Amino acid sequence: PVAEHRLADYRPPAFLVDTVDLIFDLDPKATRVRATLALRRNPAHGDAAAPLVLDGEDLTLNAVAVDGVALDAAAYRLGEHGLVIADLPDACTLDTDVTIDPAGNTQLSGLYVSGGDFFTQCEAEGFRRITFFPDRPDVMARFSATLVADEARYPVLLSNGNPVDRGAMPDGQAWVKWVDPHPKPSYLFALVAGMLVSVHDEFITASGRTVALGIYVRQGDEDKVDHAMVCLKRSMRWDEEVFGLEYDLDIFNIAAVGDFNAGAMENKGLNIFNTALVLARPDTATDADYLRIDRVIAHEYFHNWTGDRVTCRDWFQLSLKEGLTVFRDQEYGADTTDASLSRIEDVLRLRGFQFREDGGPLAHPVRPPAYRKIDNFYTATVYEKGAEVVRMIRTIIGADAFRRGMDIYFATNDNTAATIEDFVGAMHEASGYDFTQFMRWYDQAGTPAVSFAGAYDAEARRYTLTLRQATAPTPGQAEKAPFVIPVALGLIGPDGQDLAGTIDGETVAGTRVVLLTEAAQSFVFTDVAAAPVPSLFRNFSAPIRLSGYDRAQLAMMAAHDSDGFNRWEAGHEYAVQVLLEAIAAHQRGAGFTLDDGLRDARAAALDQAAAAPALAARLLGLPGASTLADRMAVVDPDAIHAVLTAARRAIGGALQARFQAIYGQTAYDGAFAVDPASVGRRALRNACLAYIMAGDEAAGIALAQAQIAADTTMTESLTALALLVDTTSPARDEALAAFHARFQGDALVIDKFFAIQAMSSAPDTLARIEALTRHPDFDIRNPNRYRSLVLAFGYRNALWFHDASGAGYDFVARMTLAADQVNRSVAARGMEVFADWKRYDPARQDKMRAALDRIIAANDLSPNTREMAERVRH
Ligand code: B3K
Ligand code: ZN
Repeated sequence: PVAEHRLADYRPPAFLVDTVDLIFDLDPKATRVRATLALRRNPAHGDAAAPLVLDGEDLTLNAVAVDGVALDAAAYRLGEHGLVIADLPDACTLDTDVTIDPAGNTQLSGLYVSGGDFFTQCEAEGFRRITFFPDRPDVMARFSATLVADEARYPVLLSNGNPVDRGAMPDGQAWVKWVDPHPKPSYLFALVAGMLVSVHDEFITASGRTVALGIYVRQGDEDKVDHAMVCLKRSMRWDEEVFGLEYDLDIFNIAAVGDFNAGAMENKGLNIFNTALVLARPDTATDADYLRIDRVIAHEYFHNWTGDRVTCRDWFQLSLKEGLTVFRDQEYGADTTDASLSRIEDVLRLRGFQFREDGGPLAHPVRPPAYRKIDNFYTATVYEKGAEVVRMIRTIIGADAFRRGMDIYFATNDNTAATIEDFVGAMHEASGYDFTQFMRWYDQAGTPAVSFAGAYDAEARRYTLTLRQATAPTPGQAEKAPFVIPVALGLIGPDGQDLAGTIDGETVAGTRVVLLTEAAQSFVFTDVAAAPVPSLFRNFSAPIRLSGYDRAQLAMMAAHDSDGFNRWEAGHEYAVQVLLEAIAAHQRGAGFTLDDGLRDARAAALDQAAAAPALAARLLGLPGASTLADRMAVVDPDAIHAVLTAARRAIGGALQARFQAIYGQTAYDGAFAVDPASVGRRALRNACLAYIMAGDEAAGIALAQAQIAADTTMTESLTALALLVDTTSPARDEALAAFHARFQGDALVIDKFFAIQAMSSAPDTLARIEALTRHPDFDIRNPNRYRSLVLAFGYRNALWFHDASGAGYDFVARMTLAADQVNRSVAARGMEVFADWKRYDPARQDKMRAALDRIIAANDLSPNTREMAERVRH
């Protein structure tokens, strides 16, 4: 069993490392790594006789020396987890010499080979797979790295910081020495070596320094990096303008790799990206891909300050960098695109992943108190809920104080490994606000349920709003104390306009913020001219579940709310309520009748098609299957699918002529751009096509085929293909074959080929995904490909994953066990798809439990997958 790490057990390291000098003799099968560490005892540790403990995993030790004197085997203890050396002086130099096998490293953690080139991934605990080191983020050292490799095969040699020297050797080898002037933890170390091509640009910082920018990709991909470069420069400027943060090195490089466990990695001065989050060309990437690339480029760049300059003391503080950096990339997205739409997408993501996590067996606080494998805690809670917590801090203390707090945070913690208390302390210093109760957001799991009741006294012109909060128990936390919940609210009058009201002596007509701190609390507004509808949690001011609106209130808010987010939210909630009723009716055997309001709201969205196409597209959509599942006491995936299909068909039928008209008006105009107008136009066109197909399959198939044949952008081709893949028409296989032939060799597009089939609702989906595991392009060792097939199916195909036969569960269980043999961190994450198993009917529960038990019973299961499976099974 793997030991649990506990936050409460934190102890400063026994030794600090001032400098580390690395020499890599790069060879795919046997890379030699020589490391020289300048060590110093850490007085803060408290035990002046403590041994030196170095982490190490899958390393072959060749030699170890202290102050130049080789140690014999009796002088150290070498175990499965590292190297322990006792009786060291207070300061010394340690030399180690190890050999590693990058080509055999299928875990993709540490140094590994992808496409014949070398890449690293060290967060969280990968550096220990490169050399012996105190591999913990509170050991910050200055690094140098000398890379030696065959010059013909590895012409590009990159690491963190600046190249300071280079040379050639007689045997065809060449070397480059990189020095990073900034002290950093080992998880931010990076190395890239290979036959890569690069695209260069430059950025002039606010203070006038020139930064050389480079993006390194495989040959043939150099025409897919323009977008990433634009995003990078925009991010650099934004961080200067909004947070006053300038880039701090003369070089900023990005390298793209096709085999990568995560999305991207913020290594100092050398970000490494999954190709899926860098490469984009109109014919190969969708608008959603373009948007995602923008956000992730920004996210990794922003980590340079929130993560690299100020890092985390320990991994329990992960949200200190991740929650804050997600908040920053969300703000960037809001500032550089449409603020309301951007917020809507972010909230849908939070609800889709984080609320689901927070309501099940994997629920954990933003700052988890314990973990077995930290890789399992790169979660929606640490990231997305962590961002909401930062957002609430800003909402409570105001934007100006928040910005001052950020300045204080950097001034106080620069070049250190900090804690969440350090961050909140800076916000306290900037605002005077007492965050004692607020800290529960970091330490209590679960999504608060908030309800409300309003009472208007016409004679006294007084409106009393009563809010209640309650949070259900989560694993290990039976009792929850009340949270501090910032409620951004407005009062909407009978004419749809915001009404003025006075509270605490302050009269406000628009949006104001009140703090709900008790389990139940009343807020009394005076001088209120008429009975209002309270518009609560504007712009989603807290990560809570709100209930209590009736249909009439929702319809009124959807039409009139001055807050763009809440206008959408009200229409969305209206649709959820209507569809849940239809699901209940379906379960009773009744037929589907289209609700007038649901139809009229879609018609109203079409009225906005010309003026606001992106918003219209968003408003045309229906709540997804997972949103509906989330609201049911016992999830019925068949009924959800039946009702969503019936609703789409009914709306598609009722408004067919309008959908066809707008479809015709939004045709490709010969120019491709990712500006909001073009993206909106394509989103609207695709939404129309889906309804045309739902209402009139023959017409839809013909249009989808024509849309593919027009071969305009991936956004248009892929949507059309996905719609065909949902049918059993012969057009499906024809289109799939043509798509595969057209994009053969473009791995990212072939990923899409797998994913759309994995997400299909067609009746033969289970048989077809089994067949896809035998497709020549399927490779379980490639995380993108694995995610495209197995996780796209588990996460995004509720209908067939939850097939009553249990075949979907069996498929994911088998694939997980196979994946666990090669890449434990990717396999482990797949367990999330079983997390809500107790929310289904007894027959499905039995089958999911059996699948989990089968995984847990595997003898050679990795600790990563075991931790996840056991937590889910509990
Ligand atoms: N910090 C990395 C995540 C690394 C994942 C390690 N299992 C990317 C990011 O959040 O920016
Ligand atoms: Zn991050």
